[in-house]
Amino acid sequence: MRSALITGITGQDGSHLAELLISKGYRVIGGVRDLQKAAGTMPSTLLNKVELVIWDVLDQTRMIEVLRHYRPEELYNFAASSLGSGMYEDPSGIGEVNGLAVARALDAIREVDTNIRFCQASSSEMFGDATESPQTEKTSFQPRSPYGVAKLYAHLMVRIYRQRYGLFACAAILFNHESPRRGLGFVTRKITYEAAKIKLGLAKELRLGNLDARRDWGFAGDYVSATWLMLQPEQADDYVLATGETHSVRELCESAFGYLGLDYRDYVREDSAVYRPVEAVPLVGDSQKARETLHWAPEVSFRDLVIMMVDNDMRMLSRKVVVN
Ligand code: GDR
Repeated sequence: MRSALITGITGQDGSHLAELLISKGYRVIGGVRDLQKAAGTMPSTLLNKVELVIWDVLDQTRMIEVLRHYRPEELYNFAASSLGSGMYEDPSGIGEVNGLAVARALDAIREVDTNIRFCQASSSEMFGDATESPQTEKTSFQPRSPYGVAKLYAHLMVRIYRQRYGLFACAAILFNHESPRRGLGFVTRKITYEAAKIKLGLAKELRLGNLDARRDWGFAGDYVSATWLMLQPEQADDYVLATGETHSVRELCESAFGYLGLDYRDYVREDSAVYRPVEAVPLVGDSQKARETLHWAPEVSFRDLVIMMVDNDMRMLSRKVVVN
């Protein structure tokens, strides 16, 4: 039986990947910081199928112990501090978790078993003030937040461990990827959740930042499939994972509210408190390399993604209304 360790298994990407690997017959081990908390946040259907183990990104001795005990063939690192609006908060904490911890994990692999294949969740935030659009694996990195800098440190360490120590270590440069499991702090879920609340009479308005901000939004399930594909070939490499399309926050509102038969202009207000400056060069990925080498392509369209999220929020909130 093949085995994989996923850090950040309680999060959106970790849980989608765990489901995928279980469907492929893997033994899945989830590295978590707090077993009880993890058990409380994971979908119950998944909880019975994975083994959870304490994996503290700040404790290298523990990482080595866990790798020695489980000897996974694949290690996916989705553990990260990630909150759009929090990209500037706690720079040293972000540096530890999103940056240094990755060097520790790579070093633990080097010490325990260099055959363990590693995939790091890198981020389009590393492009920051991008110099060109769309961005590819060759575009230069200009991060503009502590989050982007920490992710870039990790990204470059993956490359170093691949080149210097011959590890099978890859980085997926992930553009925004969403799903019904997205946290409410991110703009996609904030919109689908609040639109559903408004439809059900549970809220009256939605305050957002810049409606003209644009992102390359894909479906998280499609992106974790690509991370699995990345660990299967003979050669390790880095890949941009993106749809190649951008949409504005305004289009997102139009789509979500429109699907519910509402006009977003009647409910959405711009609020300078959550305003972030728009990038001069749009963040949009060119995933030609992944498409050609891994034969990967995103399957869920922007519209279908929005509908999937709105439907989920409507179902969830309707149950609450009935209970109350
Ligand atoms: P992002 O995601 O910062 O791109 O990071 P987020 O959903 O927070 O923002 C997307 C865009 O929407 C604009 N925006 C708002 N954002 C939020 N959160 N709340 C609002 O009210 C709002 N109004 C407008 C933002 O300014 C931005 O332009 C995500 C995270 O998953 C990171 O961890 C990951 O690395 C990157 O995507 C790729």
